[in-house]
Amino acid sequence: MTAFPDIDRIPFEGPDSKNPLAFRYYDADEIVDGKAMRDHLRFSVVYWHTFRGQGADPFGPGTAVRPWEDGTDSVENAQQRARVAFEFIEKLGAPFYAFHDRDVAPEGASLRESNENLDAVVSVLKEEQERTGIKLLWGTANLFSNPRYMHGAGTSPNSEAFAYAAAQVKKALEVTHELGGEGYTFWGGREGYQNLWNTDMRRELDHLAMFLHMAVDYAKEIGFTGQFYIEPKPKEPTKHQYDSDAAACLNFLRQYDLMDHLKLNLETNHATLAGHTMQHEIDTAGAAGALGSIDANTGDMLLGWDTDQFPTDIYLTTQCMHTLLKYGGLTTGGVNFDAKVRRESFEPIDLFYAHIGGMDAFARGLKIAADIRADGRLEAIVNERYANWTSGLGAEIEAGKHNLASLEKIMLAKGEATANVSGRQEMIENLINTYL
Ligand code: XLS
Ligand code: NI
Ligand code: NI
Repeated sequence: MTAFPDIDRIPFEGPDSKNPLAFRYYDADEIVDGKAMRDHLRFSVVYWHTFRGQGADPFGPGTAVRPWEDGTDSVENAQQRARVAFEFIEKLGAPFYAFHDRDVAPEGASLRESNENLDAVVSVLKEEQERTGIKLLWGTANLFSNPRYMHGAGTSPNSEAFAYAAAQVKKALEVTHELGGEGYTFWGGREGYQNLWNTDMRRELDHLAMFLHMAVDYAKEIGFTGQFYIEPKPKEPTKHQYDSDAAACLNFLRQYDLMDHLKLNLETNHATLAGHTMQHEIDTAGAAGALGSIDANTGDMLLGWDTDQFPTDIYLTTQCMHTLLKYGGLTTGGVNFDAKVRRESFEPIDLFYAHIGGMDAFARGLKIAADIRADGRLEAIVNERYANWTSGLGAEIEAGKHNLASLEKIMLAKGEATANVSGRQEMIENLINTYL
């Protein structure tokens, strides 16, 4: 049984190809900057959007046509869907996937039943991973959809909701470990507040930190050595999420002694909702030594919510890859397409077009970023801009040899600072365009 009978493995055909079911830039084996594109990009398909997304919106139900679905929420249907998912990922040629516990298996009437359902589907996932060689980039638990989490999970005022969430994370860690997952992600879900009048913020933050420490401890106990990630997002579903952007997450991790255990999983649309660029978020994480993984998507500047579109903007992917390369590239993480096809793109083949476009956009961004770095003109401009920090007074300050009084003495003697030089923003923007 095949779900995509008319589609073969997506080939690489090069930039001149007119075939919409071929890669024009993503050639997994091609070496860029000393490493195969496959290993630079570590593409990953998300289970929730690609295999569970139905295209529902607040104004109408799902539109997606998915012939492999039997219309039930049974374990059998979930197992069948898992096989379809691997057929898709294999034909696409992505090396990784990611899931939430409740994406892959139906929630049961009790925690025990939910765990059993999950095990029944995980055994199919395991079989399919072994058959195809596709690996789990990260697992996670859905701690936001069920009504028990209406006030949050790790930050819920209901201690039993916290306990249930802890049990869910325990199980999700176990299956992630069983599947050889390379990471485990915490996206805050409803970890935030709608109204501060009814919220004990300090208590909620303390609880969230305890929750994460419990996960770190349990991972150690079962021998799970994958990387933990925390995923910033400023709003949706709550008005104010505690993990609102990279800087807020880093501050939280530092305050609660979690920096050694979690890195950041950055998502483009979350960055823009936070009023930042993705490049800013990647640089913020990189500078803190906490660059983990990216959820590659894009928002729409004219819409104020998390539209989770597939990334196709070469300028965006170039910015992402240039900043990633600056910090040594992705190691444990990947380019995870946390993105969904539009409600109007309801046919199965649209899933292929969407991923091919995203993969090609990132492959192109990678190649352009590598060209920029190899050429060296941009880096030379930046080095020149900071040159006065590499010798003389700047170098002395960096080495810690000065204080306010010694600097005052120098400036009193000089009377005025050396004249500034131009930032050359327009010239640099023109330069970047020459590589595109
Ligand atoms: C939601 C998040 C979510 C995480 C995984 O906006 O992006 O999909 O990536 O829980
Ligand atoms: Ni995400
Ligand atoms: Ni998102």
